Amino acid sequence: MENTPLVAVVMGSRSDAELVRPAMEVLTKLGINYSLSMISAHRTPEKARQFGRNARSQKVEVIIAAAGGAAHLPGVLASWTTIPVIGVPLATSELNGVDALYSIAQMPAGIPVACMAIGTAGVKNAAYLAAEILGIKHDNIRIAYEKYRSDLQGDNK
Ligand code: RP5
Repeated sequence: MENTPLVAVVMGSRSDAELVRPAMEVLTKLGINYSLSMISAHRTPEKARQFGRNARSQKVEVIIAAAGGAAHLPGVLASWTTIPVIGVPLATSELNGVDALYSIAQMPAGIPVACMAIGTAGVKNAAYLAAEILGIKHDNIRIAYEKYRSDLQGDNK
């Protein structure tokens, strides 16, 4: 396992912590080191700016950003960096995550965010997609992820 966190997991609020946990469990299983931060695009915009601008110098290679409601966190981070940002819409509002899904998916041209599904599958897929991206460069991660995918086929026999 690399010592430097390759993935930065960012959540919009402390109240998101339990929903985000499955992503970190997947990253751990695949041997991917990560950091965890809490940043609100709306309540702590300066922190969001600094985080996005500094991510590359911190050796982060993928950002996973999870938020609910008017979920601007992934897009705001993407606006401050060219590191890939994977957005995860959380069902934390009265609109059950549809608001977050639209907020994350409907990015303007030029500032992409990879938008996952609402719910646990989306949270886990954020980590698996991060593994696919990192696997291009890191053989240990590619091998761990390929083993996971191979084991899935065994489960379906
Ligand atoms: C979003 O608003 C957060 O990501 C969270 O899902 C939701 C509610 O946040 P709190 O009001 O509980 O801090 O920004």
